[in-house]
Parts: sequence; C-alpha cells; structure tokens
Amino acid sequence: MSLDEIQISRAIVDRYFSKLSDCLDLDVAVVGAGPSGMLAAMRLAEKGRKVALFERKLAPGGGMWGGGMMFNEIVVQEAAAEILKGLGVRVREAGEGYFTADSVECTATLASLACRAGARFFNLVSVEDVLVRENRVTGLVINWTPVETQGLHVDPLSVRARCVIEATGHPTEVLKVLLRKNDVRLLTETGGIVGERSMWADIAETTTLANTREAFPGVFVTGMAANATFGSFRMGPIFGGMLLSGERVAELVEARLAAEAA
Ligand code: 48F
Repeated sequence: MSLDEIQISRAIVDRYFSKLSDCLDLDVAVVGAGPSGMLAAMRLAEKGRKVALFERKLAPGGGMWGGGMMFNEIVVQEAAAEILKGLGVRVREAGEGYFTADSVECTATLASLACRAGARFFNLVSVEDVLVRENRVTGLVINWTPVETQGLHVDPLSVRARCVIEATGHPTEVLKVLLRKNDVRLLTETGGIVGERSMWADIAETTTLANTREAFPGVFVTGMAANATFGSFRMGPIFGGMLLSGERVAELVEARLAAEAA
C-alpha cells in the first residue's frame, strides 16, 4: 500500500470532527484532566454516561506528573492505594500507613483507562465561559488554547452538558468565570469562592471529600477546586484526596443524572 498524505489528513479530520460533533451534547462535561477529573470521567464513562474532558494543556495529567517538586513519586493513604491497585498501578508501602507510586505510571494509567472506558479527551481546548439558563449551568464555552494564549480575537463554540464537573485544580476557573459574568451566588457560606488556604495536608485530605459537592446548580467541584471553592487547605504531593474526590464526584453526578431521568 502506498501512503497518501491527503488520505491521512482526511482520516484525522473526519474522525476528529465526528468525535467533536458527538460531544456537543453531553451527559457530563469535565473541565480539567488532572487526577480528580480523569478518575471521575472514567467512572462515569464506565456507567455508560457520555462524558468529555476539556483540558487546556497538550498532555492530560495536571499536577500529577511531577510528584513533589519534580521528584516523580506520589504518596497516598491506604484507601487511595486500594483505588490505584484496582487500576493496576504498582503501589509500594512506605510504612505507617503511607504508600508511594510512580507518578508517571499513575498519570498515564488514569489517562489510558479513562479513554478506554469511553471518556473523550479534548486536549488543547480551554473552557472560557459557561452557559447559564435559569440559575443553572447548562454547558460550557470552549476555545482552542492557542487562541487563548495568543490573545486572538476568535469566537468560541459551545457544548451542552447535563452536569459539569469543575476539576480545574487550584484556579477554580469555571466558578470564577460564572461569578465574574453573572449575578449569582454559589452554594458556599459566602456565596463566592471562599479560597484556598496554606498547606495543611492532614485537614486538607479530609475536607477534600466533604467539599466535593455541588457548588452551583449543574456544577460539581472535585479535587483542589473543591477545597478552593469551600475554603480549605492545600495538601501538596499527597494524592489520596484527589482520587477519593474523583470517585465521590462521579457518584454524586451519577445519582443526579439518574434522579433527573426518573
Ligand atoms: O491541577 P490538577 O492536577 O487538578 P486536581 O485533579 O489535582 C490537584 C493536584 O494535581 C495537585 C494537588 C493535590 O495534591 O494539590 O495540584 O485537583 O489539574 C487541573 C487541570 O485543569 C486544567 C489544567 O491545565 C490542569 O491540567 N485546566 C485548568 N483550567 C482549565 C483547564 C480551563 N479553563 N479549561 C481547560 N482546562
């Protein structure tokens, strides 16, 4: 068979646009492909939900690749170690209830399994705004990351979603733009983003799970975005809370989708 560059190009264009077209109307749109977003997307896709992840960067994975200060090992506690083992990641005991795993193995495994479960990844795509109808977020406004980084004056496209998962990590970008452009209040004590506090791993790991919930009708927060939204501490390179939060948000969203369908 002789290779034809035009056929190669056509295959890419056709496949990409059929994928994008199919994802213009979603059950769940996940913003940010860090550990919490990828695990949530995987679990919801496993349930048969139509899920897409929108990730600004070229590589999915967020802050997990670099471990702590670029030392590419992560630390998790027992419950999260069990999640990783269940995904086939090799986990090693580090004593006194701590476990370690290779951060590249963890990140690559999460990305691979989320894809294989059926979640569709759109990397190099930034979420720049939301759709709001009757005090509920009903979708996202997306654009190419190079348009954003170059400051090009190019209008975006929109995606409808029955639920949005805010998994943008520390910056909490979905809720920030929602608040900036609309006269709305979040389901927090202050009505706004309470804000992330300095490092306190012990409390942060516990509160991440409690903070994983709906922050505005249609928007569920997970991972560091959950702690930033409801005002808890950062925890650094211990990733148990991120994984448990990803699992939890998937359960909450699945329950919501099922209840709304009933
Ligand atoms: O930051 P990130 O890894 O989020 P996470 O799942 O995990 C946090 C940990 O990595 C670590 C930590 C835990 O110990 O403190 O920081 O909460 O991944 C967030 C992803 O969201 C992308 C961003 O590029 C990153 O990959 N992202 C952020 N804003 C947008 C976005 C946006 N507006 N549109 C698309 N992607």
